[in-house]
Amino acid sequence: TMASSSVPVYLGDENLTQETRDLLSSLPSEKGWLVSQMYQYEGSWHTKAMLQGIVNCQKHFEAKDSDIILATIPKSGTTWLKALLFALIHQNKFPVSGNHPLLATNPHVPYLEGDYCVSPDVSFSKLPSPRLMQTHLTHHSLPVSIKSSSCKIVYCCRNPKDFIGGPFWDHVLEYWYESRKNPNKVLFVTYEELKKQTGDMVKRMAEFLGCGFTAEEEVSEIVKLCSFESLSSLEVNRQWKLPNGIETNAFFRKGETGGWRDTLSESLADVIDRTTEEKFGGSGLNYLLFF
Ligand code: PAP
Repeated sequence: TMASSSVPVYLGDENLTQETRDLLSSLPSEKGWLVSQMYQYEGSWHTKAMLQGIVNCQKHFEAKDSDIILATIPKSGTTWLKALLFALIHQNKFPVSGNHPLLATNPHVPYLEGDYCVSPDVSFSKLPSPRLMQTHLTHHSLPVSIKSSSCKIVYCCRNPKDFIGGPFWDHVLEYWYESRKNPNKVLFVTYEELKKQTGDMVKRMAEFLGCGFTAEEEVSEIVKLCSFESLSSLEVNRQWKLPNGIETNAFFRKGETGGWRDTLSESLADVIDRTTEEKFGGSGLNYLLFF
């Protein structure tokens, strides 16, 4: 067990307001694997601290039209996309061939509900535009201002067999339908597509974000800079700790698709495949994008 001082904020239960304590007592709760108790709020399971973060974020976060929100399911390639998006957005300010900031710092970006775990007064408003921020929230739990502003959402998910957690299908389908309804607002990508055709996906993201023309050479430089091999071998990603206490090497494991073959039994993999096909049925979302 960890000494309490080293417990990441999102696993603790300090900073809870009375309002959140009251809310917690009204929510369905189950024994958790990260912490002793998890609570179901708006359909998803959270720790107490994360729930405080979500409530603060829903109440206080003010989106700007120039914002870029990276929405993902945990462990679905968030770190990779943070790096790719950062490199793309700042390609003029930080040419990829130069001494790029991604070589000197972990790709971490402000984390909406995560940073709001600590206090309702997060200084997101002080960040320079365009602000790149991440969230794991479902679409329906996003702060209203994200939905009503013209900010852009890049959504990434991954084969459920390589992620296993939940609720997976609702999270994916909500963003899928939003991306179909409003393709200028929500871009939907999978980790597997990114692995298979990284350059094409980077171009698609550049177009979606209105980054202007990105030369072929620039695209391949960005792909190389942000590759698993490149980022995972940097000192900052092997040895550092984020301000919230998480070690940066936790974000780099194998960086491959299909790892489930080593960990899941064939029958469990089958059940997940069948369930996924059933859940995606009629949505227009092709499960082949996850392979
Ligand atoms: P988070 O939810 O904790 O932020 P996230 O970054 O979404 O984690 O996912 C981590 C996964 O992305 C790891 O996958 P694995 O466990 O199957 O290996 C990690 O290795 C992978 N990953 C991190 N950086 C890259 C990268 N540059 N290219 C490809 N995959 C990456």
